[in-house]
Amino acid sequence: MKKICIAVTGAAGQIGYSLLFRLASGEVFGKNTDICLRLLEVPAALRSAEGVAMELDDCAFSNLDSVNCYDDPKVAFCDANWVLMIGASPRKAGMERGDLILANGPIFKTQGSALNQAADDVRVVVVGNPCNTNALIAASHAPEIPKSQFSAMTALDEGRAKALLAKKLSCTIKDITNMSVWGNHSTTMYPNFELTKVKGRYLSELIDEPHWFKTEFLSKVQKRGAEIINVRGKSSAASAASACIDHIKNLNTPTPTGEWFSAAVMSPGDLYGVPKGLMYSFPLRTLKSGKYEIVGDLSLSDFTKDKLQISWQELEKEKAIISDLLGTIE
Ligand code: NAX
Repeated sequence: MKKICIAVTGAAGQIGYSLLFRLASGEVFGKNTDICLRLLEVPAALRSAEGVAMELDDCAFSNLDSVNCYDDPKVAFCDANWVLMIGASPRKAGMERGDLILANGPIFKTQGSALNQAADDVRVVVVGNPCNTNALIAASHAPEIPKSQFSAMTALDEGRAKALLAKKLSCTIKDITNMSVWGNHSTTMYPNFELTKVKGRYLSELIDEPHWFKTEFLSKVQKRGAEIINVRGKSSAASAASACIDHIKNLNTPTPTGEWFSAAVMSPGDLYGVPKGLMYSFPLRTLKSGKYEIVGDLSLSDFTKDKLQISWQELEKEKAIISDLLGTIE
């Protein structure tokens, strides 16, 4: 029996509460893998995390080897194979995006340094917002871990784009392939409808409404998080946890031929005009070797190229705001 250790930060939060039970169920890593869960919280929320651990015990999951709670990232991350960085402060009323970046950045500096205790093969997934820039901060403080082992989550944005298209076309999610979300997990993200197919046919062959894609579709996907808060009264949680499960499966399983998935990874600097040293969401595919590659040979329209640029320019601004928090990026 294989054993893997997964550390989850912000474990007592709403995403943690949806995510942990699915990780423990064996759904992600299979029935031949035992799971050790490490729940990291701030001291004030540690008791709540202990309550979640009690519920995990009570589920009697056959693959759950152990659950432990910590408030010290160095201990929680020690020898971890996956670190899911969800814990971060939410944006408060009146807070600008720049304020949120400065408020949460130090968390990822401290926890990034603690990642040096993790297993050599650790995969680090950042969900806590602003996730692209937080992932950059964390990676810059973990010089012993290859940058390719860091990613930030844009799978929820991809899911939102697919769900909207499925409704528009009265088709199923399974019919939709080759959706990709590019850039920052923010309102500048770009769900690239131009390369998306439904039952193997490009969307442009199926919907003769270029204006709808360029306006309503983009805006709805980009603002879906705010729409959920408006209707539900709280930010997306179960859907974010589900997207995190998809993100891990996507990185852990060879991608079907011809398909891709979206995640933010370190830009190599020589693809699609995106500068080096930004965590940028691209279409990726996981190879049989277990490594991923950025799909690098796509032909993009000028409209798409402009959208990509708007998003990387935003990421450059975020990087400038947190420059004092950065360690080594190269
Ligand atoms: P909650 O406020 O419910 O939970 C956050 C938890 O993190 C809390 O329990 C808090 O005590 C803990 N925490 C804060 N600082 C910590 C630290 N230094 N170490 C360990 N734990 C710490 O938020 P939740 O709804 O779970 O969302 C978590 C993060 O995900 C937020 O930053 C949110 O903006 C982000 N999201 C990212 C998404 C994405 O697609 N990338 C989508 C969903 C979500 O908005």
